[in-house]
Amino acid sequence: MNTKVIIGIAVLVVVVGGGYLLFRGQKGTTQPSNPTNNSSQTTTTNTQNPTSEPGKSVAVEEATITYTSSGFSPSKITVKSGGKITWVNSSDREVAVGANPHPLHTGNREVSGGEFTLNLKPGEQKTVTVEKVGTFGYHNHLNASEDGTIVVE
Ligand SMILES: [Cu+2]
Repeated sequence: MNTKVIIGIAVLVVVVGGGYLLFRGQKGTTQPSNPTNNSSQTTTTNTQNPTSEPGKSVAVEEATITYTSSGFSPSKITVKSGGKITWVNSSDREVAVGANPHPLHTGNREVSGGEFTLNLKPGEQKTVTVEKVGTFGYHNHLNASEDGTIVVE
């Protein structure tokens, strides 16, 4: 009888103890898998950034193009259809924004507020709305070598 009881207790200890070790073992296996998940999330985030880069610039609702003595900046912008472009003359001379091609300006005159040229004296600014979708060039009609591109999406 005593021997059977001792064997029974020994079996219980082995089963319970083994089960505890097994449980700890599983926990130990679960913990390293969390950093693996985190690193895969980081990888996903890194993948998303290069994905947005081939699209170059993201279309915005409102953009500002500043004219200085060195020309228009940024030289290329992307805005949403129905978005607004604010022209700012930060130079010390007048600028006349015209749609390409120079000198006829037969392109998208939305960029110049529907006018042949959008004229800004030093320090002035004007906002126009663009709706036609496409890629449109513009230039300074007073110095046509100064130009830029507006992409409307
Ligand atoms: Cu022109």
